[in-house]
This record gives sequence, structure tokens and C-alpha cells, in this order.
Amino acid sequence: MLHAAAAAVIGLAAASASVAVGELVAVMSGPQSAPVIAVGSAAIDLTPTWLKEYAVRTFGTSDKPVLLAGIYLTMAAIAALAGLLTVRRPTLGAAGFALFGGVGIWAALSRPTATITAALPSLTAGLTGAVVVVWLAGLARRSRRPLAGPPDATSGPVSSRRAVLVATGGTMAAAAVAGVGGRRLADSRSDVTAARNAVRIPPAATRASPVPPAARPAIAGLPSFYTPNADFYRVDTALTLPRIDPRDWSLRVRGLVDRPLLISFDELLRRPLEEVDHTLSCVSNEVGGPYVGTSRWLGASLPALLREAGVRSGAEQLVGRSKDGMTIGTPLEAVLDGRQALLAVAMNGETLPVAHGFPCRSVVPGFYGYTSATKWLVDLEVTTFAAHDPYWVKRGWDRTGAAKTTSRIDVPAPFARVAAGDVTVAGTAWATHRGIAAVEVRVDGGPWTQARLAADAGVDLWRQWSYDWTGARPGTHRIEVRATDAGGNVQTEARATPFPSGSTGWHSTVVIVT
Ligand SMILES: Nc1nc2c(c(=O)[nH]1)N[C@H]1C(S)=C(S)[C@@H](COP(=O)(O)O)O[C@H]1N2
Ligand SMILES: [Mo]
Repeated sequence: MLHAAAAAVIGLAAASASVAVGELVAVMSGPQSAPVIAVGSAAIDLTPTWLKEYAVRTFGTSDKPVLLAGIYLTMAAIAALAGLLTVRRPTLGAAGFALFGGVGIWAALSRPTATITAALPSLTAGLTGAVVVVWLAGLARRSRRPLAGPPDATSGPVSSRRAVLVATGGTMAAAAVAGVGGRRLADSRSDVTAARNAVRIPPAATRASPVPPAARPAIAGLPSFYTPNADFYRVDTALTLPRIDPRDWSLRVRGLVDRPLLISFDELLRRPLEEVDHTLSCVSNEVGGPYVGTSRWLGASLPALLREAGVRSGAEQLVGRSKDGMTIGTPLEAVLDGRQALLAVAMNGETLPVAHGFPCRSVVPGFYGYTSATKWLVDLEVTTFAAHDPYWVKRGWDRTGAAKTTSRIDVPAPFARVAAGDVTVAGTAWATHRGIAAVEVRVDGGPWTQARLAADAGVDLWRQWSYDWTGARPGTHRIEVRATDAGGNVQTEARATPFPSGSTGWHSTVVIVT
């Protein structure tokens, strides 16, 4: 009887060959068509909302590596099983790999922008796995025959155990080299670093007014007013980042317009560029969470472009489509109501980073990212609400996605130990495009007290605040915060989950006074 562990290893070797060949073929057909990436992307789209919320809560922005690790582990388990089956019934093991390939083909073709070539990596991967597992299992079976029983006249020559070891080990080594090499090659082929570095963004025709120093109080522990690009949160469904060479980029404007447009990146840059300071946040942010950042965006006016195209009456929704097939819908009325909405090409004085949508993304103040901020934008469709449900709306999220009034305690940090006496409490609050009118703080459920608001830098921006907590006595204390927007609406205490329209509830933090 062939050792079970040896059979499992044979399955794993076949699986690594399979994945490696898939990666190599994906050098031609694009990184999104590599079997594991395709299956992962399909899994992201199929994940039910509760599980997605759980993943974001538990793993934060590491949710993607966790997903990939899960896929690799599942594949390894199935491959080991296929190895065990193959040494008994070769057709069963081969069928396991055919199934592998089938799932990959289905996943790759399910991508919104896939063409038929996307099926090739998984097709070749499945075939490779099947052939390799049958080959290795055959070698193994013949090698054990002299030890395990009478010779079998129907099969070929006896192979040595050494030959099996060499074949299995060699397969794994070759797979590692080919797989890693394939991925590297695919990445370098789609690399746009040089193209991005070559972009020269013209100066702004309309500058944003400078943020007054009084809007940025120097309190240790407060986030900086502008979030550095490297620290800016990233939320998207892209397992591999779309890499777009600006020379190949164009933006279509179509749908309910009098004059459909197609503009190139150069044409976009020749338009008058506007600077807009805006605090962007994610609907998936929990109370007190980190998915918020402020940036100085630079780009062409989105309403001006839409007016050029001539929006027809009856249009209600602007749907942005990205290179990777994401769809994001914004209420058209808001885009055209005078707020500074942008087709952004730069972020904090730097060409848009690839992870944040290079070469072009939309920015519409007042909305969460999922209803306004299409990264890797390539297509704008003017339409009605009835005619199109964008990606997140299909999954039950609120169709409007206006950013809710939110406040957060940043100082002291949760469970910080602070000295008794006077304690500085500080944080941020935002109600984008409405503005913050007041922030109140209370300690241990006592009376609400007005916090000191930093100077107002504009309705599209967060506002920092501070509060001098005097006479803090030793012990454990709970600090709570709530904000009031410029319309006079006080943040509700009622806790709501991010799904379906953004979390609500007061942020609180526990500190230990010593
Ligand atoms: N193409 C694309 N654009 C996207 C998304 C996405 O998944 N794909 N996610 C949106 C969401 S939910 C948010 S909160 C913002 C986040 O932008 P950032 O990653 O630059 O912070 O991008 C939006 N634009
Ligand atoms: Mo988001």
C-alpha cells in the first residue's frame, strides 16, 4: 500500500504544476485571469454581505491576503485528496483537477470585463494538473509493486522509489520557479510605474483656499489634517490592481446625453484643473473606525464635462465604470448642484497613486466612496435609477450613500493611561458637504459639554476638536462624543451597522486615570 502521505504529496506537486502553468499562461491573458486571482475575485463578488462585513471588521485591509491564503489552503486540501484518489483510481484524481480547471474557467469568465482568452490559464492549469497527477501516481504505483505484491503484467516497467522522489520534487521545484517567474513577468508586463512617473500634471486653474492654521491644532495623537497618500485608507474589490497606461486610457461619456464624448488623458489634462479639499470616507467604517482620510484632490470639473455632453431631462443617476468592471452610481442632481465634483488626476500634489485609481477617479463631496469615488474610471453613463443598479446597490446597500455625520475620539487612545488632573481630549468630526456646527463631549455619562472646534476649513472637510477635561480622578472612565452638523442635526445614539447605509452611534473610549 502506497503511503498516504506520499500520495498526498503527489497531489500537491500536481497542484503546484497546475497553478504555475496557470500563472505562465496568464502572462499573455492578463493577471486577473490567473486561476487563483480569478477564483478570489469571483469569491469577493459572491461573498454575502454579513461575511464581507465580518471580514472587514476582523481583518481590516488585510482581508485580501486572508482570502488568498484561504483559497490556497482549500486548493491544497483538495489536491492532497486528489493525490490519494489517483493512486487508487487515476480517473478520479484527474477528474478532481478537471473540476479545478472548470471552477477557474467559470470564475475567470464571470469577471465583468473578461474576454474568452481569460479561460486559457485555468484550462491549461486543469489539464496540467490532471496529466501530472496521473503521471506521478503511475510512477509511484509501479515503484511499490515489488514490495507490495506480485508483478502486474498489464503495466509498464517497474520504477524505483528514487525516480518517484526525483519526479515529484522536480515537479515542485519547476512549478515554484515557473509560478513565481510567471507572476513576476505578468507584473512587469503590466507595470505602469514609468508611465505614471512620466505624467506631468499641469498647475491648477482654480486653487483651493488655503486651510487656516487654526484648523489644524497641534495636539499629539490627532491625525494630520491632510492624510499622507501612503497612509490613506484603501478599500476596493481589486485582488490585483488595475494598471492602466494613460496613453491607452480614455473616458467615455454616454447614455442620456445629447453629445456622447470620448476624451483622452491628454485632453483631460488640457481642461482647466480645479483643486478640491475633501474628506473621503467609507460606508464600511465602524463607529470610531479608520476608513476616512482628507486629501487635496486635483482634477477636471465633472459637472462641466457633463454639461458639455448635454444631460437630457429625465436623467437621475451617474454611473461610473472602472477598468475592472466596478460600477458606482451617484445621484446626478447632487453632481450638478454646484458642489465641486472632480475627475481627479492628482492627490495631495502627487499623480494619483495606482492603488487610489491612477490615472483618473471621480470625487464627489458629500458621499461615501461606494457611491461617488470610482477608481480606475473609464466610463460615465448618464441614466435613470430604474435602468441600472450599480455593484453595491445590487448587494442591498443604500442607493444614495450620503456620508453621515460622524465624530471620533483620537486622543487619548483607547485604554491609554493618563495622569490625574487635566486631560486633553481631542478628535475629528465630519459631515461632508454639510459641515460640522458643534461637537460635545461627556465623561462617565455626565452632562454634555461643548468641545472647542478648530477653525472651519470648509463644508467638505473634517473638523478637528478638543476638550479640556479638568479634575480627572484616578480610575477607569468612559469618554463619549457626538457631533451636530450645520443643519442642526445631532448625531444619533442609536447604533447601526455599516450595512446598508453607514454606521451610526456615538464613539466612546475608555481611559485609565492614574
Ligand atoms: N474601481 C473601484 N473603485 C472604487 C471601489 C472599488 O472597489 N473599485 N471602492 C469604492 C469604495 S467602497 C471606497 S470607500 C473608495 C475608497 O477609495 P480609496 O481606496 O482611494 O481610499 O473607493 C471607491 N471606488
Ligand atoms: Mo467604501
